Amino acid sequence: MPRSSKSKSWFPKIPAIAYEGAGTKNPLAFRHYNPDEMFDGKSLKEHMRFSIAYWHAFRGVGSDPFGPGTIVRPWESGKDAVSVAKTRMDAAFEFFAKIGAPFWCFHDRDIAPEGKTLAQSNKNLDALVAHAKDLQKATGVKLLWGTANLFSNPRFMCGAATNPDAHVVAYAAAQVKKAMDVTQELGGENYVFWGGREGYETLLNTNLKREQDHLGAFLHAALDYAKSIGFKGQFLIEPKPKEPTKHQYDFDVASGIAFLRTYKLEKYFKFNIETNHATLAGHTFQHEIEVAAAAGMLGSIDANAGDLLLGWDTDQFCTDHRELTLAMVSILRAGGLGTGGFNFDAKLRRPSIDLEDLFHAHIGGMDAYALAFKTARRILADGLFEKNVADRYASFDSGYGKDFEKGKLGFKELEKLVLTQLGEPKPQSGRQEYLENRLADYLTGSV
Ligand code: XLS
Ligand code: NI
Ligand code: NI
Repeated sequence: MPRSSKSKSWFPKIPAIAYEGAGTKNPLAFRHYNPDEMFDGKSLKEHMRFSIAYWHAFRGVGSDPFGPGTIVRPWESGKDAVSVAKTRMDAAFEFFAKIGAPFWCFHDRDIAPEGKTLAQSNKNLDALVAHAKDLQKATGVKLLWGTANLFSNPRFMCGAATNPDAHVVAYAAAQVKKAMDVTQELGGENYVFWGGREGYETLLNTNLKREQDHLGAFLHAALDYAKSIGFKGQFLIEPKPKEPTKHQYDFDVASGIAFLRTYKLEKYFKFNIETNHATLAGHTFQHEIEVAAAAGMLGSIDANAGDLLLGWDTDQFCTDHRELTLAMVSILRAGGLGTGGFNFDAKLRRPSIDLEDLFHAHIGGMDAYALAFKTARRILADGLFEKNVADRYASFDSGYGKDFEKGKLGFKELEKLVLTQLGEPKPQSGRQEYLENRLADYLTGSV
């Protein structure tokens, strides 16, 4: 039933969040994200494609490894799990509309309760997908991506596509088949594979090669199925090095690319890069974006941040202007995210129990990205860093450098060049401190 036909508001005290500019004192307003502001003929709303993660925003209760949930929502009451799920979804779409997010993302099990059998789970899912379809229509909010939860249920404790038991692999396939059906039904623009349990705890009980072969076969079967139903969305791999498994196979973007190429899947996949996963892999966010962009495989972003003092995926909202600006420079230079977007795969801190906290969190995240977008555009328009990089590699633009780049010079020719003409190279400064100071100029708005 469309929300419009219900009278109840779950956020009666909170108005639709408006852009009021950097000078406002209103905490429930955007300072930098003006959805209607135009850049290159496209609104900021279209550029950013912000998305809300259903699992954190509407299923997160604030639990951590040391304690249960702290967050109690008013819509979480009632005996029938499917009706509660529908009411929760009403609240979710009211939130999406009030915060002004054009997209949302979900796992199958976030939106509908799991039943005793797969058939029952599918039936529950169908009921909620019909509800979501109505709500999408009523609000204009669209689906950025769908995915299957192949990590929470105990059946997946030793993996899903890489489980040593073929029975579990079959079950995972059935679940992904249905998740793809419903993603298509809701007009999802992408489909995500995050392999939280596709890895191992100990090699004492694991055939690594066989498990990776199974993951390759599983993804080929997913592609075949997508083709058979005419699903046109982009497939995305979301790398993460560990947690919950000790070692996850798609560890980072580079190992993901190697995996996809090994199994001849590279033409069909791009990457959904998550900030906190980059940190866990020992990389910067920008590094992961650059590696994906270099391979033409930058797909979408799970926008969050980790805590360098904690060793797990803390999924915090990111307000770090420097980190986001650097990421944005790489994203814009790569031509943007295409069918992807910025999905807030981020959750409230355990003591942030008020409904208002959910708004503050997303307002901060959206503002931080919008500001970074604008700063990155100024950086790219000035071209200072680009020119510095171009100059640094100028010796490859002509002469023997160019010939080397084209593969025309071998070791013998290069040796002869050094011995007869070039001699000792003259060291050139990398100018890192100078460049960092110029970056600070952009971040502080002084240029
Ligand atoms: C977990 C992942 C997960 C994916 C979707 O760390 O970020 O939330 O985004 O399965
Ligand atoms: Ni994620
Ligand atoms: Ni994550």
